[in-house]
Amino acid sequence: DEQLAAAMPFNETKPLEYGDAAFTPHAGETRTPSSAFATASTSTETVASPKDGDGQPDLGANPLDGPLDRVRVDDSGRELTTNQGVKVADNQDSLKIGLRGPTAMEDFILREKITHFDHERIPERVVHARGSAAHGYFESYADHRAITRASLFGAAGKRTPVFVRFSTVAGERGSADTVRDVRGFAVKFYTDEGNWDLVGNNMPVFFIQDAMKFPDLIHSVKPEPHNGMPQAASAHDTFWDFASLSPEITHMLMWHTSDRAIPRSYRMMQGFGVHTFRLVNAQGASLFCKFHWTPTAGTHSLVWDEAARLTGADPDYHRRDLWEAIEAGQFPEWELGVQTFTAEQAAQFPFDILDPTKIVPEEMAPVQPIGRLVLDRNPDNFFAETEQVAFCAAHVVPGIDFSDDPLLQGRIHSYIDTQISRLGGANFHEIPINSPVAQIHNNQRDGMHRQSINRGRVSYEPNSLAGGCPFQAGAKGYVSFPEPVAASKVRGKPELFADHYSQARLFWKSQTAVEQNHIIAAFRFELTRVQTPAIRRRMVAGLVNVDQQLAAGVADGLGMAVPPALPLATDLPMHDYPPSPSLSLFSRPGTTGIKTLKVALLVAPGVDAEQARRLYAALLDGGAVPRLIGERIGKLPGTDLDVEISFETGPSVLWDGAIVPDRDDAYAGLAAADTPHSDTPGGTQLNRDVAAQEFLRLQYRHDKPLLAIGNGAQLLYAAGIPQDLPDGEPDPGVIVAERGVGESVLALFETALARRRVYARETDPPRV
Ligand code: HDE
Repeated sequence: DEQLAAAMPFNETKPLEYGDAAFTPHAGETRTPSSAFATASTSTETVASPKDGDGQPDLGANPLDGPLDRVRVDDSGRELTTNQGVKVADNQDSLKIGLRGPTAMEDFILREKITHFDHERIPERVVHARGSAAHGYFESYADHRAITRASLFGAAGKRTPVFVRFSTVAGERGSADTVRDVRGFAVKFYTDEGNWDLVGNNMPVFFIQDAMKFPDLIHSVKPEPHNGMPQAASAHDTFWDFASLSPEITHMLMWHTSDRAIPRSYRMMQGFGVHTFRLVNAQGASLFCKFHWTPTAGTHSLVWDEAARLTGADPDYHRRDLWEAIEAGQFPEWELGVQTFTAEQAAQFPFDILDPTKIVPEEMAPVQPIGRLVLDRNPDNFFAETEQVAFCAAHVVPGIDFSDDPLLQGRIHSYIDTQISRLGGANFHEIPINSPVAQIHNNQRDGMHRQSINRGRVSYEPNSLAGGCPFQAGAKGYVSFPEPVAASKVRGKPELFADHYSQARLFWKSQTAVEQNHIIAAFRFELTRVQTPAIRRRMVAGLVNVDQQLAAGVADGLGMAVPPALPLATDLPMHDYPPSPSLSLFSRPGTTGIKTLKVALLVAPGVDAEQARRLYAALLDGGAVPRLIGERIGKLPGTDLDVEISFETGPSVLWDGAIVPDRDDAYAGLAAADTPHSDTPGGTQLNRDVAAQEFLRLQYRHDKPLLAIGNGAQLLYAAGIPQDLPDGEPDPGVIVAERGVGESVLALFETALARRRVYARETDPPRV
């Protein structure tokens, strides 16, 4: 067991974060241990903050550790105090007049404690309330100064610290992770020229084309206002009412009903900047650009039945997954790519690049990799960091500029504005997680909860009394791209925005048959929940414009005839795009194989313990996360194995694959385990355990690989798992191995696990 424990993945930077070790300097710092905390008066001198110096971190060093260390608090070995630093003698009892008497008004200790508690909550984010975040770094692959002067891209190997928050959109702060929804993918780069927030999503298009519609969209998808239902779900009348009346939403709905909306992990989804942005170089030359994050773990999703069950089995499924991967030292990684194009190229595209419901197909502008993002440290405190982090689409640095996308333009306003009510004032940039590594010098003053103690009598510019400081940076500062604009002030949209269906069709055509089936099933689910038949009809009428087969599939699922197509909003012909294979989730299997995937070893009295142990060690060795799961935790009678998780607490949906090891014939009491469903002698006592059978059936139904060795196969038979696919071919993910073949079969299982799912198994309704 010690050997196994030693082989367990472990984040080696962890010891630096807690206890005494937290007082030792992080890489790149020179402060003496404990000085920053023990003697406040010396802290500014002795903490080598990257806010001083050249701001260039050593490769691998995270300069954010410095500024955040100032405010990290570690209570190890300390006495309890009030917020005024007064030591507290008794934290159990309030101050009373006599043991059975009234509480004294003067009990300032009780009053301070309760008052603070009363105000512990802040408003949740109006959208994206549910989220999880981590620290890490961005590393530029090369000197990209030819295309942008943004300093983070200025040299090969240059690292910039980041804080990244993933989120769902519609659900409240405590809602489940695995609901059908868009995922936020917000990256705060603490660059040496100021903070840049790339506040993106895991889908490259959006529901609407103009900021004016955002409150309507969100009001329609949020719980209905009269009864506050449903939580974190688009499957209700108001959302589909809005959708069916807003044909611009159609392309996004294709993504929303695809498996992109139920990712297996935050680590296994793409991210997109969505809007067209501008890159500007030092000479002032500009290219338009789209940002893409591509995970090294590949793009992988849940299946809907699994996602729905996960909301009960583990509402923190994605949060836990991210946290555990980082704790285990399996750092999630993405590559940043850009599609760049000139204004002249953009003018030739069959869509408008300012329309956020359109992608630039990769065939029209390839995605060029420019750097990588690694998340290697979990936050110390959820509230202080993940909850208080304030992303803002307006936070850009020199070299990154906006386009006139009317959705983006509205976002430039919204994010700062919302923080003022969420974080309680205009000084939220001073909250440590938000404050830049670059220094702040300006004449903004005062406001609620001001932290900086600005010195001197001057808080205006121009001034002579402070020698003109702080002074304008001129060309070194942020210079907006001088795009010439001459036009009339109007409310309206360019004509090309009205092509609502060409790219929805492109998406549909680019999906595999499996993905298309899932889209149809998702529309069926969502619209079956809708109570108003007219909304269903209108929605399907819109889908007719995307594809006949899609509309027919959805109509069939709803027990209705295909209605006539919704009229088009423009006389422009639809553009006929060739399919774009990169739009399929299957086009990115990833390079991390079985690493971090969870494998359940089903054990019971009578299991071949030695075999279970060897399988466990081999999986661990390959970077997977094996666990022994059985009816009850604790020692397995007749073995020295400890069952780690029970079927009750670790249900099937939590595992990427399952193994039933062989039995140990020498174990007394096996006869009772023989299955009534088979003529051959049975496996372990698991055969009679309905929970174990249910476990395997769900693994099967969710397309996950199964390995059964020797008599372990009896459990498979008892559960009624077919070994052939619906088309009669053998199922590559149901591996039944003869007794005695040894663990060589594990390689077969690992291959199937690395491929994740056997979608070819699926039938609707399911066979098992
Ligand atoms: Fe947001 N959005 N959004 N959004 N958004 C917010 O800001 C808003 C849009 C996105 O992890 C809010 O701090 C408007 C597109 C993410 O903290 C708010 C419009 C994209 C996050 C806001 C949009 C996003 C937010 C709520 C249309 C993808 C979570 C709390 C004009 C490119 C960031 C907050 C985090 C959060 C407004 C559209 C992504 C209210 C008005 C398009 C990832 O300011």
